[in-house]
Amino acid sequence: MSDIRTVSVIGMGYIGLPTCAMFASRGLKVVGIDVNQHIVDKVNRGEIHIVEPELDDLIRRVVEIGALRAATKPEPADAFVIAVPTPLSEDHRPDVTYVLAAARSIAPVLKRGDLVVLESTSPVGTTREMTVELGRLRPDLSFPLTAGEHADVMVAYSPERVLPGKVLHELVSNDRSIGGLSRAASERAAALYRSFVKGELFITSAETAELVKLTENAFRDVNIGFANELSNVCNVLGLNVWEVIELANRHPRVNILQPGPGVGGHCIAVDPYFIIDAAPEVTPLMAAARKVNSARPHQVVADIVALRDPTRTLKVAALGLAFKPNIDDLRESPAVEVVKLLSETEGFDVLAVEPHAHALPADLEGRRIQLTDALSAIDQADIIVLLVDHRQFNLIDPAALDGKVLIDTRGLWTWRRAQRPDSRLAARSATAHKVEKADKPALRLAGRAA
Ligand code: SAJ
Repeated sequence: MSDIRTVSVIGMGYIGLPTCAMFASRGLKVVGIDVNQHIVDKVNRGEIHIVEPELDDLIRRVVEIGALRAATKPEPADAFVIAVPTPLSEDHRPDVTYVLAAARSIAPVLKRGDLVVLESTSPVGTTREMTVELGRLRPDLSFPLTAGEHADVMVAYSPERVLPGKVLHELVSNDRSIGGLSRAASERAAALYRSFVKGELFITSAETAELVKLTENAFRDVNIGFANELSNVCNVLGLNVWEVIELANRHPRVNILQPGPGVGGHCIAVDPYFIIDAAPEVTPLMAAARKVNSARPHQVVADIVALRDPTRTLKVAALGLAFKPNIDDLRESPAVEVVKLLSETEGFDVLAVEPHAHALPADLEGRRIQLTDALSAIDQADIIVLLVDHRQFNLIDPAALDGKVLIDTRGLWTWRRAQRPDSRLAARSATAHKVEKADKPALRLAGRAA
């Protein structure tokens, strides 16, 4: 049982806000800190500014019972959890400015016995760098880098590893690495997370925990890169990549991921660079995967451009803008990049569809792009490019696609739906093709022998 009664979470974004909710729902007094007044006001009204299943109910509940409130400036607490962004600079170098700014903001309110946990995905060495900064600002307090186990303030690194869309479940059930700058710091941080984590907690060094987090996402990036490269191979050989993967995955030790229009989000497309930046000479594989995945949106646009009609402007329905299905997050989305590149290309008008957005994101505003609903976009379009396999798109009647040219970058209609016994959609590769009324399922997995 931890003696921590009050927790302050710095940064109320996609990770910080659900983390506030978890601590608050387990009897801790939580103050969420954010520099954005709009977010603070919303949270104080019991509302949320992101789309995440079940989070709205939980936030409303913990705010109502007074377990969570929000503020713009840090206040004294027993523990501080830093969950601010760590973006990439233009030249793919990690930017820890927000982490250091968060550390500077809590420094004045720190006191003896406090715990500081960094959760943000960070380059190896950031926890130490942050602690040096805390020590510089508070020479009256001792920190583990100099005082070890006897430090006044304990510091640890414990990365989140939750999947957007399943955050509340994964916060509880996932295992967690905890890298304290001292054993005492690790144990105190473990006691804090024990308040809601049902998974196992593994104590290690801060540097190992930092690299573990980066490794998880770099591993996934390399594996998606493999699937995307395989998709390129299948296009050259005229084979159906979805079928090749599905059959290869029937091998007991093969588990290939799914190709798509690219890798988005603020994690998988970003974190490998944190490792590459630290050891560029020895990371050709990670760098190659980044290159393969970053080229995907350009390839999708090239497939569309190949369909150009010199006599008229073609309408393209781009289905989905989010970086993955069933969420509203457009950050680093390959779908947004496809739409942006296409809007810069002569010969096409773009009808963008995103069921989770009421307006176009800022970087798509002022371009030749119209945001509309799926059925109206499909109805008007000459070409349909499916960029995100949102649940809503799976419900569209295939008859709506008749006569349209379809580029299905996710294999939703041309593979997954085509596998259904009652489907009238033909299984196809990811390349452009016209959907014919008489399209009959040509390729379907035969199933098991009786
Ligand atoms: N993607 C594919 N093919 C696939 C799987 C994903 O193209 O087979 C694409 C998605 O469409 C998306 C991108 O990759 O554009 C990333 O999606 P994701 O679902 O793989 O991961 P994220 O970014 O939502 O969350 C990841 C998770 N990391 C791992 O699975 C190793 C999550 O557990 C982390 O907590 C999160 O990054 C994070 O915050 O770091």
